[in-house]
Amino acid sequence: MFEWERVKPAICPKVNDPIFPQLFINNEWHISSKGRTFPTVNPATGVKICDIQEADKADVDKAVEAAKAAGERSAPWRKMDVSSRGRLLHKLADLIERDRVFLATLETMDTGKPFLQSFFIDLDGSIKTLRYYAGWTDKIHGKTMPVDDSFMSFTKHEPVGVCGAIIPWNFPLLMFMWKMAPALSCGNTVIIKPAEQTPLTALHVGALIKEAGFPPGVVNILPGFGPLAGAALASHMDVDKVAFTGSTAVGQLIKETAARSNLKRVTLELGGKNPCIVFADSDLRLAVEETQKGAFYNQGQCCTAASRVFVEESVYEEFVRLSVASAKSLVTGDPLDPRTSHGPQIDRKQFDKIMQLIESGKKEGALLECGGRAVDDTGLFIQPTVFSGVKDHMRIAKEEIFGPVQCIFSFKCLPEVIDRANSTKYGLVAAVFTKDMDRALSVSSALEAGTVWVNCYNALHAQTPFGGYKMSGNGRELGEYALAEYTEVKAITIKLSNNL
Ligand code: TXE
Repeated sequence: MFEWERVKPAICPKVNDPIFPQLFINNEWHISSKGRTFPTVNPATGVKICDIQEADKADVDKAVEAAKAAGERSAPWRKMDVSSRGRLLHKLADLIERDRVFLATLETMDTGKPFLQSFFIDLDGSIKTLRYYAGWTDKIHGKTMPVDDSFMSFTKHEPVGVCGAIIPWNFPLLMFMWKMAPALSCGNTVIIKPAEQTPLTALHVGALIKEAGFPPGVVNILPGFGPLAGAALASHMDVDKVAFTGSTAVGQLIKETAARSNLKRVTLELGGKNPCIVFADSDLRLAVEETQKGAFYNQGQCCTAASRVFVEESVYEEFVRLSVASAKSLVTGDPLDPRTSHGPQIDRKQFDKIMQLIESGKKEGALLECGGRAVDDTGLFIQPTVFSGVKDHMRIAKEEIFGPVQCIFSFKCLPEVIDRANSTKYGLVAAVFTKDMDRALSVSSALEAGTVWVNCYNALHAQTPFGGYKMSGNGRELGEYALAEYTEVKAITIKLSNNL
């Protein structure tokens, strides 16, 4: 029996939704051109949930053709007025709200993240992102420029065209919405490739897209593997833009592929080695709570993970003591149980990478304060782990761990800690904890990161741009800034003959 059949009666007895295991192209379900499937597995149990059709290059070609046709000048999607486009996005948000329990359950089964986090964070963020961009459809306008001589110039913002989106497994539904919502708001068509580990919620949204009434081909969903389906999207001559969230290595590959094919636009949201700076004057309990949330949220599988916590010397010992107590209070267990706050890692590859980095931390002389081991011999659960005495040269201080490992460093003075915080190839997010707002603002300016949180962590909002400096990526998602990534600017200049 598939996993879903076992869980359904217990979790949502009134929901009879089927699971959609096929490719979604042109508002229809398709089997893959090669007839291949792959299993999607519950990382908490190791049990297969179901088999999914695997998209190949030929399926990518089919989806691109559909998306291109749906975006043509005379097609219903391009002719639809902007208010109706906004209403469709709101309608999709309504349907996701209707199916919220079901989608949160699917997300938890496919990723292993605790159910309450799926329900309150991933689903909430997805719905809010859709509604935020639904509100933009009739506000994406250009400017009129004063120009020399007898001319008038103005700009129009037009859709880029066919937008590919390659999604990771850590926030499958939320990352889908971060890319699809602004793309559709600007009038583009979209092809989504969910991560191979977590295709289920994206496919359910395919059914909702059809139910909401989006014209065929506007959104297409192709579950499959990166080197095949993902690479085919990145290299396709008729894909005009690719938005990617994932590893830095694959991000580099995508940019290279895009350049070699048709110079498609690329936005990248990649890794991070994010510094938090805790000053002695901060509310220490708040700092402990927020930095731990940052380190352990989603089992540490976040590009925003608070992976380097620098604590001022005079409060260092107290901070470590409180952090260890807090880490030990996390409840590991069945992610579908609402009492659980800590689930499994996504798969064996990630699990092994994390365990190796933990071993390297021990070998290189960091002090293992708690955790550091698998919860049992067979599963993918890793104990929340705290290292103190971490030094900047250690691997755990430099590499993205992407697991439940908090690394605590001590610092003596301000210039020193800024230099150390910035000495990384990444620049995604950073945080500062202090009651002195003057200092908070100067530190925020000095930090090389796309986001700086002051006395908080992981405070993400649909209205606020998100993206990285340096090798953490290119471009911005969310907020008004994301609209620029999904529009072409057309300048229209008119010669005025009547010079009154
Ligand atoms: O990432 P990949 P993986 C980091 C994190 C993690 C590491 C490896 O450090 O430990 O990356 O994870 C698709 N062309 N992040 O191996 O491979 C793939 O199918 C086109 C950070 O899972 O980058 C999936 O859909 N696409 C991160 C997506 O890329 C390709 C989230 C991400 O997978 C491809 C995830 C190719 N050649 C991992 N190869 C974040 N920034 O939040 C793979 N893909």
